[in-house]
Amino acid sequence: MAEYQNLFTRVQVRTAPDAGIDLPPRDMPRRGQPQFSYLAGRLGEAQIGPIYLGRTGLASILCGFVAIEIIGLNMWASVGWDPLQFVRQLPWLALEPPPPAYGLSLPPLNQGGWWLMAGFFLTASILLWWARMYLRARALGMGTHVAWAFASAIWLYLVLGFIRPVLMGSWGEAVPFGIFPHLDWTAAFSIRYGNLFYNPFHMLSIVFLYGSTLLFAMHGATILAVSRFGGDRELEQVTDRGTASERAALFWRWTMGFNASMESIHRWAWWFAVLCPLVGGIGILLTGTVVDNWYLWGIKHGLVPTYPDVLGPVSDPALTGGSQ
Ligand code: 07D
Ligand code: 07D
Repeated sequence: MAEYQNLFTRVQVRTAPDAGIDLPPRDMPRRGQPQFSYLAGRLGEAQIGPIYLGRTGLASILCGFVAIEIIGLNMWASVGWDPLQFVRQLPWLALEPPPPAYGLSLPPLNQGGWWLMAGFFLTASILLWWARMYLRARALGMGTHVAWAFASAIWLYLVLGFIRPVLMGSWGEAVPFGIFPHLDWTAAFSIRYGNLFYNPFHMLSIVFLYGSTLLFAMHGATILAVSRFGGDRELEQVTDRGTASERAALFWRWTMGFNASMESIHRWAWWFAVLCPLVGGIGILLTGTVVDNWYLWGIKHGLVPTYPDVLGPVSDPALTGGSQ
């Protein structure tokens, strides 16, 4: 007997490629001959292309290319143009922002000027990609929810690399480009401002980060679990509630007393995802501008735990001349 299993797509439909609806007259044409891919069909839709590039898409890719080029060439120069070392050391290489002494002025190219230029093109690229998402959604008569969710991530990115450095009066406050260097920056930032764990907006951001994965797992699992009753046709289940959504709702009402509806679960997911970088950006914006040390702030507001003094005073090993 065939077993019903749906963790990966098993049935793939092959038909005439679908070009989609007609575009408004001022839009550019779509590009590429549509093709079918078996592997793509296992993971999602089997049809690949045509793609809509458009003006904003093209401009975004060009700006992104310039940014990556500036970052990559600077990294390559930093290992004396040795291609092997470039590949070997890539995760550790960096393009750093200007030193604090330059404030918000224009620094020489090799003193952070390249960083400023790369940041400009990367930001232009990201903003143009946002415009592309917004415009494509409008062209399809859709809501613009995806664009606004992306805007929330862009908010955190702008706070980290632009808004907060401007408020602090120095580009040197911003994040460097580089895989491990940006992690070093993150750790150093937390230490410099007295441990980010005591920043309530960091806490909230973590709530929404963890909450997003939990909601995503619960929703994905629930829909797969009722797809044998047509549950994966979610919109039909919203407008004409069938046994799939009844069972899904009952499952959660039985197991935790409350259930989201077929429609509201997507609002839950959207808000959790959007709130993660949104509140995170608020937390970063307050750091150094309003609060200089989150640990001391935590002591002041009764957040930092106090421990009973059971072991007596501890002497600082740094002051005792080493371990004796
Ligand atoms: C899975 C969607 C696909 C996206 C991917 C990322 C680049 C960068 C550039 C070599 C979930 C593509 C990567 C385009 C290449 C150069 C110069 C999204 C998915 C696969 N981080 N971060 C990573 C960025 C910040 C932190 C990885 C970007 C803050 C920690 C990747 C930004 C802070 C850890 C990356 C940004 C921070 C990472 C995987 C921008 C605080 C990790 C990302 C523009 C929020 C993890 C080695 C991922 C890691 C990681 C990219 C900002 C902290 C390189 C583009 C400054 C603690 N970050 N990050 O999968 O493994 O995201 O690092 O703001 O542990 Mg980061
Ligand atoms: C970065 C938004 C920008 C991304 C954009 C996309 C491209 C193109 C291209 C694939 C992620 C750009 C796209 C360029 C890609 C292709 C082709 C979103 C970004 C626009 N923290 N921490 C957070 C935890 C500690 C620190 C948030 C946990 C320590 C700093 C998150 C722990 C120290 C910052 C979070 C922990 C520290 C954060 C990020 C645990 C380090 C931030 C949310 C368990 C020692 C950021 C308020 C997010 C923030 C942030 C989680 C620990 C430092 C919830 C779980 C104590 C400096 N931390 N953290 O969505 O908002 O990021 O803080 O220890 O800036 Mg943290």
